[in-house]
Amino acid sequence: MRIALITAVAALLSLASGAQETAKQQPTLVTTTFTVYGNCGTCKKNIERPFKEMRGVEKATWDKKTKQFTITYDPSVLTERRIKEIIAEQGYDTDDVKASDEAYGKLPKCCRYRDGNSHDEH
Ligand SMILES: [Cu+2]
Repeated sequence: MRIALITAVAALLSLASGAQETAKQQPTLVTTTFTVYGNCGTCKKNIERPFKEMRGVEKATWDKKTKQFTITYDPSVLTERRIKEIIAEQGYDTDDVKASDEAYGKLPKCCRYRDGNSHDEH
């Protein structure tokens, strides 16, 4: 009887610690999509680059045709706001966070999406 009880407690304890380990290994990831304004393949590289090796980011891609940026990330490490600020620091606008004129001014000519001459001519 006593041994059975101890076994049951031990089993419960190992279950609990097992669950904790799983939570540690696999954070709950969030995928979000929003518009980032840009033109070309260089924009794609610029927009995606800061997220390539970033902690808490599993995947980040920008589609130059649809202008949609999709990112899968760990919300305990990053917020959507912070992601948009990082993109703005590269010179790219989102609907709620705009790049500074200084950051925008550093973009090559082909990437000047605000000038309206844009699109896939290169
Ligand atoms: Cu570009």
